[in-house]
Amino acid sequence: QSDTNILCGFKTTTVLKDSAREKAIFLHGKLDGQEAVVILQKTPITEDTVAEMLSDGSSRLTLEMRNDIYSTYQLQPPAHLNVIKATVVCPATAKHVKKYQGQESFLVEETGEDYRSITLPYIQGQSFSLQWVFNILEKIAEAERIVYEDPDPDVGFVLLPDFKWDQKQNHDLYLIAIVHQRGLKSLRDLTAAHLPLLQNICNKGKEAILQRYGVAANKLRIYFHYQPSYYHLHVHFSTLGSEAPGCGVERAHLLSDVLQNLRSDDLYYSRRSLCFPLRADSGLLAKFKQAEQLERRVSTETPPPTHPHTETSQ
Ligand code: M7G
Repeated sequence: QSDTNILCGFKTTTVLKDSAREKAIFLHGKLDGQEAVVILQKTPITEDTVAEMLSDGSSRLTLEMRNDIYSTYQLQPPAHLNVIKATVVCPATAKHVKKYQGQESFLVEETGEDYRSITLPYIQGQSFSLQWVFNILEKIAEAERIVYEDPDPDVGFVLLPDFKWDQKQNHDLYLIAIVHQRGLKSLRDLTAAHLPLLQNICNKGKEAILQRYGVAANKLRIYFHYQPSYYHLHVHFSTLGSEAPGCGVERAHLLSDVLQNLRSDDLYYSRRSLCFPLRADSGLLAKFKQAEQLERRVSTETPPPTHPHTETSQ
């Protein structure tokens, strides 16, 4: 089926999330018999389109109300200025459906040991496919969107627009740098040995964004997600003003902090406790709860250690 009419075969089964603030709706349904997630989002209004939008005869204006000095209208802009970004995931797994569902989340504190005994086995069996990442690294998909590439197998990476960004305006700029090295899953795998890689992404990523978009390094939020959705190491570059999902304190780790932490302690990210939010229906949250219950049971079954003084006295 051609891309021009792919969405006419979409039948909605549920609305996963509906956000007036984001001006977006997240839908789950069937696309030609396959499970699909479709996200529809109104794109931001950019300054360069305003003059045309307001010019005589270009848009249709309908008065809604007028009161004293106040009035509201419905403005119907011409079709080319009235664009909705549609993101399609098809075939979507049950995990994709969950990812886009509006849900309560809970904070988990993961020790280095928890990572090895709970998180790692879970993500090894349960994470999203990385096919889209490999397609980018191998130029099978999105090759024409690459903004910068350092092809070095150790410190190299590909920088390209995140698919959440429509690239129409720089104030919500959002790119990702994907490392060429395979097998680095997340922050937890980083040691001082990766400092040259991280420093390279930091320097060359900033430079490429300045060259291409004219956005200076001091306007950029450069960070990792922990937990990420996709366990192939990548760095997010977004503008300070943008409210990219997941850029909040509980999930974002600034690249500059990561560099400093690794310089002062080689094993910082394998030893330290890291906090992150998990959604109520997350399988990983269930594993943490199980482990917590087990620990509580073990600690109530084991008699408390006898105090050395009570043993030796009398
Ligand atoms: P993450 O922290 O692993 O997951 O970041 P998150 O989606 O929970 O934040 C992965 C980033 O890659 C996100 O910012 C996604 O928007 C972006 N992304 C995901 N996919 C499937 C694609 C894709 O196919 N192409 C591009 N360019 N970006 C993607």
